[in-house]
Amino acid sequence: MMTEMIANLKNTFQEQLDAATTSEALEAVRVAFLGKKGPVSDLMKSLRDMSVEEKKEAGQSINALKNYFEEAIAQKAAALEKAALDMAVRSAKKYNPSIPADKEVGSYHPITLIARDVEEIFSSMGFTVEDYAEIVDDYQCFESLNIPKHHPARDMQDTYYLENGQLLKTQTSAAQNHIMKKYGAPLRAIFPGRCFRNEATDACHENTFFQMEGMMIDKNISISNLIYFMKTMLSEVFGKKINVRLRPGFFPFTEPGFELDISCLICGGNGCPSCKNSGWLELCPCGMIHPNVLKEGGIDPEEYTGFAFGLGMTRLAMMKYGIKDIRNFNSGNLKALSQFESN
Ligand code: FA5
Repeated sequence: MMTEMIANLKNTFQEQLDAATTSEALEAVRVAFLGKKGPVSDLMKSLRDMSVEEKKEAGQSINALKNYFEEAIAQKAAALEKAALDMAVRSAKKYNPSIPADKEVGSYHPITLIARDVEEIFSSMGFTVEDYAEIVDDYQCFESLNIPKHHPARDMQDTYYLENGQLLKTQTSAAQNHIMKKYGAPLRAIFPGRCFRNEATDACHENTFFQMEGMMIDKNISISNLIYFMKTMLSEVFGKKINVRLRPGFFPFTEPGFELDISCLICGGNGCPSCKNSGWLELCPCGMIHPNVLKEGGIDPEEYTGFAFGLGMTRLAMMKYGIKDIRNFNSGNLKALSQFESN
């Protein structure tokens, strides 16, 4: 009696299972056969009226039926899922890398453009372009630059230290020692890089900005060489004569050191937030490389002299492209950034 009932149930179940072609229909079959009001539940309830002997045999058959339903439903669910996935793949648009993009052409970031300009200018004057790490150690960023531990000059560059004792470089000067050791003298090199300082940001200060460092070391290099290269670079970048002023500046790694400011091109020198209302923008600190720094780089300061500069490249880009707020560079604002050349 029970055997016959189970065989019939299996037949009906199979018919309904075959007819279920969606996950919703399959769920309805599950509820119909395994739910509280379904046949499995009814059969379970019928055990109450059976003798112990009958109960044992019938219980096993009912459990086997329940497992049979559950397994069949799980298999069908997996099959439906696979079919849905196959359908989605078949109907999805095929990726074809040879089709040209329609509207979004993309564009270079203004920092990339200005870096290329400056690199081209200095390359044409015999400078090599060097690459350097963003994570450096204390020796590279400070000690090799004549800035021992606890030197007050460190306070000017609020530094992000990493847990392992390394730091995010605060200045491209961090590569000076490495490059001196790599090439020795004479050398001419520029090295662009991203710098990090824990700054309160405003229209002309960012916590992440770019500098372009340069060094020239040879016999008889003097301040007049420095001024010549700085002026040539600026007039090439801007395509016109630029007003500059040189003030004394202190850097432990230069002797003497200077601040080279350019007249603010955003306000024409009248004063605006981009130049902190001074009419001048501090753009390129520079100086003659300190003998201690040459010595630390393995170069004899009795034989060689050299100059170094640390151009504020993000600020240079502000001036060149008339960008009033430095925060636009890192904003990811495509409206602002996509205005630049796309070649
Ligand atoms: C330096 O970093 C020196 N290493 C530069 C140098 C190199 C001097 C070689 C002498 C010889 P300073 O901290 O002034 O100096 O930064 C250099 C330039 O980076 C600044 O003139 C400015 O244009 C830019 N700069 C500095 N801090 C920021 C900032 N928070 N946001 C944007 N630009 C900055």
